[in-house]
Amino acid sequence: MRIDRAEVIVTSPDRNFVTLKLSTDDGLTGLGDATLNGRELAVVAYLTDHVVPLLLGIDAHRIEDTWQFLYRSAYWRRGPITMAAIAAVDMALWDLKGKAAGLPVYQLLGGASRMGLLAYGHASGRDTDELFDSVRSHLEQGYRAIRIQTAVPGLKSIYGIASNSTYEGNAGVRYDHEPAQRGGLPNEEDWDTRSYLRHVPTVFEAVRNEFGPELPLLHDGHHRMTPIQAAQLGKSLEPYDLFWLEDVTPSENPEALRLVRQHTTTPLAIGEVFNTVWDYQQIIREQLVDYVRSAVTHTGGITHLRKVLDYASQYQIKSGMHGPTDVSPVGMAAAMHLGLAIHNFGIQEYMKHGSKTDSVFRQSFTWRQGMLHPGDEPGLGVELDTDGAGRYPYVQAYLPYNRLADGTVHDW
Ligand code: KDG
Ligand code: MG
Repeated sequence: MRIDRAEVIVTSPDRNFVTLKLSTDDGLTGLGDATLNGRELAVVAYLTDHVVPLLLGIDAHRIEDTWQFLYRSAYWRRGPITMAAIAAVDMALWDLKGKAAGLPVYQLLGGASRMGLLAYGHASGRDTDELFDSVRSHLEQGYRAIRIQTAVPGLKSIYGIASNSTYEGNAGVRYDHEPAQRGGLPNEEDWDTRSYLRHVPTVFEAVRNEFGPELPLLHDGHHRMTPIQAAQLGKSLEPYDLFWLEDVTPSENPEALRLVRQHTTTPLAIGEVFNTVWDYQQIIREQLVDYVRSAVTHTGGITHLRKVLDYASQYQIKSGMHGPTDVSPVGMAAAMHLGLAIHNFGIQEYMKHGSKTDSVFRQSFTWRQGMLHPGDEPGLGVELDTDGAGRYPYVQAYLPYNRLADGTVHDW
């Protein structure tokens, strides 16, 4: 099973996706996701110019060896671009191995450890009424765990809230499901931590009063607080029994979480911008979080993320793999296979893709009673309609950024 063709396919059905397609001399094809939101073309160049020439002729069965070769031979290690490119190769090789064996990838990873994957969706609203409607709509769609984000009085637009784009070509489009703005420069959002810290506990109190104590609730701080502010937030949310509080401080400094941990029992999650097991070393060893947020796509693929999760399992830390719309259907399928197989699965983030995306990527996963299952097709269970993909060319898109009231750039 030697690789005889490697294509990098960029398509933008509802948003941009970068997919690596590997073909073998015995007629199989495998897919890998290399989408890096807002910096997609950097990964395209890395793959096309530097990785594809290395793949032609290699034995597609040698997944670990190929991973080590791509990682170590580059000399310049880690980082989102390198690790997304390696992830795409790794996923495509697992897809090929599954097809060659006639087995879904989760079977190759040891088989199912559970019947399905508990998944959470994103409810949001500019005010309580809008938020409650959004929670109800998620419950109707079957979600059994829900992330809560709301607007903060005095701030025009912040992360995770339904909002309308003002850019030409995208005007009026809500982007609670999609922060990246197509066809324009980055949107400027505003931020004030004190207002946020005052407001968020009142929102969770209202949600608990309306929806009761059982529903697992999550919240994303999106890297905006100092350690002491994060500690205050964790403490003030304790009465509302969160499933997790995510990304409370900027991810570069693991030590910040020590202080947060000393002050609150609210469970913590981190890692959507991490790329390797080395980013997690201290955090896992010191048990500074409860959930690992990496996406398969941004953490070197199934091979590497499995190592992170196996390490985490020694410390009773569970998975909470990143699954926003910028993880493609291929990346989501990889997460589902991995999540089904590992013992320390926690929860899977799941935002539904748009209908154009679903028409370009044919998928075999199921969504029943709040649980995902990757299906039993050989490999990852996703096929790419290349003609369909060709109908949606790349559109430049940027993530927003934040400024404080005095104009200072803040973490977004
Ligand atoms: O590309 C950035 C998004 O994926 C990110 O902002 C989403 O924080 C996110 C989440 O938890 O889904
Ligand atoms: Mg997040």
